[in-house]
Amino acid sequence: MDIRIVNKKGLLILLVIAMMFFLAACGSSSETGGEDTESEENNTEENTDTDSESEEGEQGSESEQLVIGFSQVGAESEWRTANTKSIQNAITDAGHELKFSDAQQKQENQIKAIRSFITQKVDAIVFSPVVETGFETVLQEAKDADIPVFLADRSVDVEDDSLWVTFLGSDFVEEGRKAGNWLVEELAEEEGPVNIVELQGTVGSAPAIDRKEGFEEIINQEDKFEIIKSQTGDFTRAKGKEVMEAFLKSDGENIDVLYAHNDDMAIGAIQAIEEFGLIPAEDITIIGVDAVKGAFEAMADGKMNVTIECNPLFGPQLVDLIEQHFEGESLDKRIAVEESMYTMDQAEELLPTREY
Ligand code: GZL
Repeated sequence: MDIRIVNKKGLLILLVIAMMFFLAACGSSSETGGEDTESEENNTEENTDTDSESEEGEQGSESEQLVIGFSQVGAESEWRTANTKSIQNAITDAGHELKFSDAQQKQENQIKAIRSFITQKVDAIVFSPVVETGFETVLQEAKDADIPVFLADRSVDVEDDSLWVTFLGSDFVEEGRKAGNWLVEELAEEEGPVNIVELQGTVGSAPAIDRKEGFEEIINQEDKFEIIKSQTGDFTRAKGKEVMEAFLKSDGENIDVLYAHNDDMAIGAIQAIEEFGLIPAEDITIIGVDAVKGAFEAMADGKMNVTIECNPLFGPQLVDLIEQHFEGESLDKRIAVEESMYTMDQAEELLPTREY
């Protein structure tokens, strides 16, 4: 056999074998690639599918699962801390995803947070506005993005009330009335004049505006009551102490009553009163709002007369309302939180039962 032919044939056979290996290798690599790709795609798809299944599955099982953005005022008081915890726990305990922002009592931070929630396409926004005005634009942006907003604790002053679904919070005007009525009854035998100094909450905030309104509605019915000084303590202990020091410096012996829009400012003021050399709850009657543990401790120590309850523990009620909304139920625009009032003589017994 001609070697050349053998060679040629041999070469041909080698070529054919090489081609077969090559094709086999290509086929398997494309499969691999394909497989990989496919599998990658599949994985991705699967993952996606899985994800989507799991998401669907999850979505199915978690179809109720919502991504909720929560823009909170700050951490300025015992009340706020308890309220934050109540809402955060209620959202996560219900299996929803929480995105949280603490605005440190700054409106611009709340506006930024709401815009960020919109960008992240959350399902719902929970919002406690630090002040009543200046949120119209960003709430319109949330509405345009079809994201429902639930007002928690404080309300907003906007023309279009379709910018929010419902407002769950205390009736601050009623809290002010309760404080005024307690004082009228407590000092019914006093001839007067009864000089009152007032520590207001954050300027422009719903609780500060409404607690002042409700208190004045009651005390203005009797000429003997007069608010001789009124200034914001921004709901904090430190600022409450600082402003009370100024009040004492200018009117010390002339002050009969302190009305503080929250217990934290009252507790700060108690320190100022003691440092000034007067006896809190005796020389100066002390009224607070919130009914936080610190107030019960001050009343049990005989240093505070009364606290009007403002209940922060409405997280579970709020999440129920959000879920009802997503189940298609229509909600009242205004839902008030139930609350009471507690005096010095009740403090010792009730202190161990207080949850915030
Ligand atoms: C009232 C809440 C107020 C509390 C303060 O619902 O907005 O803000 O009374 C808190 O303690 O700072």
